[in-house]
Amino acid sequence: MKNLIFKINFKISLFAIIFFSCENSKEKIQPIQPLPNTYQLEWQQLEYYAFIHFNMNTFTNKEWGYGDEKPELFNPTKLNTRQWARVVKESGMKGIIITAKHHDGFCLWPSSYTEHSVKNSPWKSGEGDLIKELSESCKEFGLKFGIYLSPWDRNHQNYGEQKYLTYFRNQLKELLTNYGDIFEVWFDGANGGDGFYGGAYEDRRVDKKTYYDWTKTFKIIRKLQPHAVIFSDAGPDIRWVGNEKGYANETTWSPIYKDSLYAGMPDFNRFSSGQEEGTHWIPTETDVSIRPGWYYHSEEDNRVKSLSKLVDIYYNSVGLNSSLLLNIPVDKRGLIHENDQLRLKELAKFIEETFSKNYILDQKIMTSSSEEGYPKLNLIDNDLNSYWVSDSSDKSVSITIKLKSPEEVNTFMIQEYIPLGQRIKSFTFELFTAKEGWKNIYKGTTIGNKRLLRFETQKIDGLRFKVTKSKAQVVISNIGLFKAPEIDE
Ligand code: FUL
Repeated sequence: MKNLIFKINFKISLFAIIFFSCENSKEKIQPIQPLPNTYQLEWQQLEYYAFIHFNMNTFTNKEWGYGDEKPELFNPTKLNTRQWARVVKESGMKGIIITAKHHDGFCLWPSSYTEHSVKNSPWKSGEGDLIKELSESCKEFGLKFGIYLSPWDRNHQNYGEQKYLTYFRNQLKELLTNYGDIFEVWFDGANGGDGFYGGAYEDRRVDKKTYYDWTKTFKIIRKLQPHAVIFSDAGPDIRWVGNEKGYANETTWSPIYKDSLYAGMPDFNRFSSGQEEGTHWIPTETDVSIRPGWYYHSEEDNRVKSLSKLVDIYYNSVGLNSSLLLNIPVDKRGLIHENDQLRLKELAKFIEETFSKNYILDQKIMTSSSEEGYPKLNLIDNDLNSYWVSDSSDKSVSITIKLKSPEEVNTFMIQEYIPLGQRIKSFTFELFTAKEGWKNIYKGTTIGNKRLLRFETQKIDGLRFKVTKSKAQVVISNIGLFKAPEIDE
């Protein structure tokens, strides 16, 4: 009997706990579809990470190898992946994606499926495995590790046939099984054309829509690395921004009509802004090289992008609802060149100095309304998981800040709480000075994960962010006001 009473009591209290915790965590705010999944959200918070193009082309001084290069040519003399990881870490980047195999087919790991790899190179007398070394260095320095595996293979004899797809998937399995956690798998849209193809020396075109049967390949990734995000022109998790210059679109919707896309499509740019009514959540990634080429060419040693160019790229990628995948071409020695190191350091310092002091933190904030339970203080708690919500009846949503004393600033940051969907369609941004009153300085469209607005350095007394159109109640996780240092070049 005692036992029965205990059991009943236990069940009642369990029910009460579940009931009340569900009540508490019940989300009042209606999500706006489509929504990001957990892995897309984690990825979005990385913001800035490195691409490393280092492979056969480094030694042939090319951008695209033909596929007939001899493995003997691959011979870095001072290769040190710990140096790469250290430089990347000190640059404030969160991970590295490496070209495990580029279009010429040479593999940086001793794949069991081909002879065209490091195992037949003089590097470490054929005993080396660069993917292993780099994955370990990333781990040591607390960086995420990702792989680029070119779907186009100008070396492989069966490219264009079904047999090649088996080869490609086998290689992918090796990479996803033997090197720990992979955070991103990167598939290039460039494929098909002339090449060596096992000695055939011919032109091979494939139907980019059907040949690769991507669904089958994606299943392998989901199984072996369920946390990894998959990048290609068409997603499924992350999509190409549409150019290699480092600039996302002013209007960037993470939602997109997925079914209208395929990797390598010729008129991809038509879709690079995403679509307001898009059916799937596939945010953009902005890939660009720190030098003119993706690969190292000594003649480009003095053509490393300037600090102001890189800063512009940062604002136009991370600050336009995208992420920045900045490529570093590792040199022939197998090291990140001194010139690139210097520039990366300068950029890291710039970012650190800009965002270390948020001038909004102890200021008076006024919002046009607030939904109960989502107070305006959530805007400045620097917590991505808390957010302010405008009242559902509020049709002219605004956030106004009056500064206690004038501050010299030049950057405004605002973030939508994207787990509830991307909502803002357009906005205006105004500055207030006691002398000149309110001045509208910017009219924009989307916000998404993060929007950075740059304006001329000036002393201001206040600012106002107004939403002119939104899909639904406005949901903002953070705002910030900063002063970026002057760039002296
Ligand atoms: C392109 C490739 O063809 C380039 O060589 C480079 O790898 C770049 C990131 O993607 O499509």
